Amino acid sequence: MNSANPSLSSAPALDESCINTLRFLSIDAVQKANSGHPGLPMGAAPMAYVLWTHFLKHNPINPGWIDRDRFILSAGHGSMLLYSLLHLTGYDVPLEQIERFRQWGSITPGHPERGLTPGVEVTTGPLGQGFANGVGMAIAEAHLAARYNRAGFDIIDHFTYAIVSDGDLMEGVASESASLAGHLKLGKLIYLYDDNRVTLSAGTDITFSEDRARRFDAYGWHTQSVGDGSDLVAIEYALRAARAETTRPSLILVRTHLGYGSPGKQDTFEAHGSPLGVDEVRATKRNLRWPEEPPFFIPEYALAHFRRAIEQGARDEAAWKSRWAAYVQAFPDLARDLEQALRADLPSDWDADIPTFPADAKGMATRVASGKVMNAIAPRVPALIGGSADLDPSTFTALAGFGDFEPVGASALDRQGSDGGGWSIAGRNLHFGVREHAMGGVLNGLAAHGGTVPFGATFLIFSDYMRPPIRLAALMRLHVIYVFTHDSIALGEDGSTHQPVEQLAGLRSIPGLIVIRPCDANETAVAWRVALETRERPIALILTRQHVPTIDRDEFADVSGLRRGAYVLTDGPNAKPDLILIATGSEVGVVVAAARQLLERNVHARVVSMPSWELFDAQPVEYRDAVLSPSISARLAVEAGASQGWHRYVGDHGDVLGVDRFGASAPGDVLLREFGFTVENVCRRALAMLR
Ligand SMILES: Cc1ncc(C[n+]2csc(CCOP(=O)(O)OP(=O)(O)O)c2C)c(N)n1
Repeated sequence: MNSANPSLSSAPALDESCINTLRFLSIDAVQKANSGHPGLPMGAAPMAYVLWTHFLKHNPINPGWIDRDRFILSAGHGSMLLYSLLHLTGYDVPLEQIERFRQWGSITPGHPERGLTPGVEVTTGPLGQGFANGVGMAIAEAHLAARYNRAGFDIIDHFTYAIVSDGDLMEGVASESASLAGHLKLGKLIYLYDDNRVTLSAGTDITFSEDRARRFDAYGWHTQSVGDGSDLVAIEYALRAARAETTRPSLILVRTHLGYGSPGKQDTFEAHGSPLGVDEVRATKRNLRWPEEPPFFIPEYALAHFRRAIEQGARDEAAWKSRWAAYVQAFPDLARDLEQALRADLPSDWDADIPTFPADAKGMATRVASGKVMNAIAPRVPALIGGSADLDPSTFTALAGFGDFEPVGASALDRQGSDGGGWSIAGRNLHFGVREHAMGGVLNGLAAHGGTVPFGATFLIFSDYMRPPIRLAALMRLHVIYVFTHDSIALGEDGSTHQPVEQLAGLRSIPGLIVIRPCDANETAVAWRVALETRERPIALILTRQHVPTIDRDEFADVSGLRRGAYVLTDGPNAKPDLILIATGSEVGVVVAAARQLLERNVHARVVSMPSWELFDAQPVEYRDAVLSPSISARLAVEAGASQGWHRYVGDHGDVLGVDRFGASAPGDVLLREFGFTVENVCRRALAMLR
């Protein structure tokens, strides 16, 4: 608890006034915008007030201070509550921005967006995601503390708080994340549950009847109930107890009332998603003894009370800075590593051990090459941490010898599945369990926290299970690396349920996400370089289960062409090709062989390896035209996935050999043959185009 703040019970009138300031700033903004959600801010204002004025460690003048407590409004639709808190405590969110809530060009969008509004930690709105992000932040805090803190030097030492709603707790991703957080004993994760028993369209009694406290008890959380959401002292004591609990995450169930104080709308879903209406706003102000005019009224003493956060924050950060200065003296190497990680800089020579793979007709699966590259990078990039959703043996994403992330006291656990290097929260291998959706949300939390470059792996087909957080990673411009293996029908016998078809097209449709499907071991190595060097964007690496030949770079173009998204692998002996064969990933080897056969018939094909549309689209037009020459209209794209989108590269006269139906259960080579991914069929389609 911030020592500078008076006890809650000592100034009840001030407390009430501050809470009503939060409420009415929020509902006035919703009313003026004529859209938004007034209900949550009104009911949750007391708990938010207690947390923000008496517990939250933050510096409004420096929202980026690394050791601040993190706060997430997981129920992002209640955004006005957060904007009110940010404005009142002194962040650079001026009142005119509150008045421009939800308007074009404002920094107060309908749902909070990271990067747009100072003090907004993560973008929330899709319910449940913020819940998962908090788990990621708490993992980041625990992990960095374990690796970098030393006795007497608590450099990383903060809490992660969130306000979560009924909707958050109903979403499946919250269940996955809560299960993981309980297992990992994330004692510094504290969620306030706004238990108002109303959602968008109804009361929760028709949809949500499990005992929430017992549910979270069963996950291994510490739970407490506050029966009256206006009881500030009870909230304060619950927060104190939650902070004192070090081995379990905490859920504080606070019984609140949606639209608190509104005579006509409290406890009804009508208080949820639309403005109260001018008359009801007036009636609510009257009911809570608040001046009806002017709107956006902020009593001076309330503002002064909230603004104490600036002074307190400056003191807290100054104390941390002197700790940091002493730490730099005492542990210069650790300090350098941590600083580099926090700045998201790569150490010099970080890539010195990345192997070059010799040409090899049999080659290796790109998932295997990826595993080798990751393990060459890991010793030199301490920030690289991550894992898979229970698929390590298949995704080859274990960082061998770098420890398994498990809480202290887990020593009696069954130890199979270890990646070596010991079990502790300093371990860099995260075991997500079979929880893809939580993994996606946790990766976002890790990246948003700072200090790590997180990766997560699963089969490409199951990227569908984590699509919502992938989209949010792109929206937030987070540096998250996805390793998606088993990337086509060629995975074989597992059959159509496991064979991705439309996933590549789906991922490519997400703005800002870089998708790279390397064709061989060396392209995989360059893809990892791009993945590490790219900051502020998520990257998906799409890798094969099956072997692919390692291309002879003496005969074909240099692999650095991957950086440009697409490049000419060969024009054959003729500078004026008759057609262009474009392929990605495992299909590049097929078109290379096809080009050879075509040459025997005196047909000259250019072969373009096109591992990444996004990287290619970012190239200047001169480069793009040099690869896909406008004068060559006969173009065949070959990719074992949905053909959707390829026509923009092959044009009206081109053709696409893709997969526009579901796969089947059979050996991979049989499937590739049956689906037409053979040298003969590529030649046939190419020649047909020329006719
Ligand atoms: C994944 C997702 N589904 C649906 C919605 C639309 N939505 C916004 S708020 C809400 C219900 C909110 O109920 P609750 O979480 O209890 O919030 P409160 O009513 O307390 O404001 C819904 C369904 C959403 N934002 N996210």
